[in-house]
Amino acid sequence: MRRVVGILLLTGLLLVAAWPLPASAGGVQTTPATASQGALRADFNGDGVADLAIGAPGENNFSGVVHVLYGASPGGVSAAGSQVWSQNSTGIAGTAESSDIFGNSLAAGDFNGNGVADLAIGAPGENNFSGVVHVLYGASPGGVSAAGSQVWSQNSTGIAGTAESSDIFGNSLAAGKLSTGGGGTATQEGASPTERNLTAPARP
Ligand SMILES: [Ca+2]
Ligand SMILES: [Ca+2]
Ligand SMILES: [Ca+2]
Repeated sequence: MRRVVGILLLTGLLLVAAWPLPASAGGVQTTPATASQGALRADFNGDGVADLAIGAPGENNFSGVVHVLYGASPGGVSAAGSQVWSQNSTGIAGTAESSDIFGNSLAAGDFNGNGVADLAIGAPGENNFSGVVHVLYGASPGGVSAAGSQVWSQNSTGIAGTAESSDIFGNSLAAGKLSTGGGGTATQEGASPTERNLTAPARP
């Protein structure tokens, strides 16, 4: 189990902040600068300042948690109003169990187009490494909440495939402008499961 978890941690441990990075920050500019770009930042409370989501997928015997810390201008990220989320949080689907590795992957994007960033959280170890992805929505004011949160897997209606052991769905996530609405090409692709030849551990 440790080997599997180690691989997942190496490949999936992510910090999400101010994504996509502006060219001036040395990041790779993958989307053109547009008026909507601000909505794609990880500004979960819509105050115009980027916030920070931090995965701790090894918490509680690898059940995992995700912390959300909020930025401020001036001052930067602080603990004020910080949150911690898990599958045991009220309004979040599932139950925190060993090896869920909730928070192994993170992505931010404005998934409902209301101008406030939302947070996708991978739990690729769920159900003997079949995997699920949670989507939590941001709000202005207030930040990330469980209101309207979703959970997706290969067993979700309309999603191709069947959730099976070692699918590790949600091991990686990406978010971005998936449709231009004007016939242009998508700039980034969405989440996809990663199929690997891994032996999933037996759940304790
Ligand atoms: Ca903010
Ligand atoms: Ca679980
Ligand atoms: Ca949103």
